[in-house]
Amino acid sequence: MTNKTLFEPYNLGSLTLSNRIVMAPLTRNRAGPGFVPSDLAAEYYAQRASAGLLISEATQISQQGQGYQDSPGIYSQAQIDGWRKVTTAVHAKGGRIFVQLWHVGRVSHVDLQENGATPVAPSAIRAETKTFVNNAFVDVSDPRALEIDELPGIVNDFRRAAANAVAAGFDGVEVHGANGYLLDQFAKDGANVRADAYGGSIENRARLMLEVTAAVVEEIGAERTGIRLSPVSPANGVSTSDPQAQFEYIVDQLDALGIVYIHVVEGATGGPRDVAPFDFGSLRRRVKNTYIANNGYDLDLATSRLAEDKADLFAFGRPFIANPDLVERLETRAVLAAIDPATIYGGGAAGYTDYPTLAASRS
Ligand code: 8OZ
Repeated sequence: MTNKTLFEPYNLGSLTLSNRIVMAPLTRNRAGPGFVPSDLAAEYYAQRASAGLLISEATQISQQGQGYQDSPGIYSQAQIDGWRKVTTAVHAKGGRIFVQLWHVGRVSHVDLQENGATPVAPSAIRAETKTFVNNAFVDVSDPRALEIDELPGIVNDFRRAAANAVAAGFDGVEVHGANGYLLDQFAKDGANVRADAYGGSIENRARLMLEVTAAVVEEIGAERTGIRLSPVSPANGVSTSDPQAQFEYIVDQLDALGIVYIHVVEGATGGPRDVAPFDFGSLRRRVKNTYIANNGYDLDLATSRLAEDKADLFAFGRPFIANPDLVERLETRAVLAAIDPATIYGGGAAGYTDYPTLAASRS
């Protein structure tokens, strides 16, 4: 047992975070034309800047990597300029912010792809999941398997997006290696039946995720590179036969790259923590730098896990939507506001920037 508290500063690489509470990445589908983050996004993130670290909503590295309507990108100059407004607003409030970089792989739809192209995947297996497009939830499209000679281009898209993130003023990037998107699809044998160097063995299935992370590290430095993993989450229809061995290998290799954090969704994303047997402590013990724990934490669980040294930082997702001042509310054990489910995905200021702080709601 230790006496650390959630509300004390924490050194993440060379950054000093004001507390151990992280805002998890949250998809909000409010980007403007050209998939540029809106001015409202700057206000939204700045309102939440009292988190020790903010992680942005998942942000596509290319049009091919987009899977949902109105999610932002970070591959055009206009997108970089839009994100710069966000990072400037967060830094002005003393906050820190990483951008989460994703390629959705097979979790996409032809209507989101350039000229109606077929979405790409490790193997031509359709995901049992829906996406949000043309203002409706619809089945994802049938994907095609990526050719091996297309993979360096995807690694390079991540590398360029990481450089763009630094140009936009982000403190770092989080590679999205979780939740059934491209890198998780490659890692899991329910989605990857390739017969080449990117399929089959644990090492082969981890290869793309590790190449992407190594490229990001080379581009912007290990101190600015984190990753998110979800070893047992069935999110977006993925499954794998040996998650413990697969993810112990992945974490060992990521740790050897010296990345600043590994962020783990413990259990089913947004669902039960005990969805499948898995020893998360084994991953935590493999991480030299920082382990961020996520999924279903509340103040008491985070406090007890910190005391037991089960994690360094704790990422809260949905509670941040309706509680811009979540850190202060937790610290004072104040009541938490409830989310309006109708305004989570898409729309404007309603349900985005209009949730009041506790102080404002009392005045
Ligand atoms: C909810 C809706 C759409 C996308 C994830 C980026 O699960 C997401 C996501 C969550 O990681």
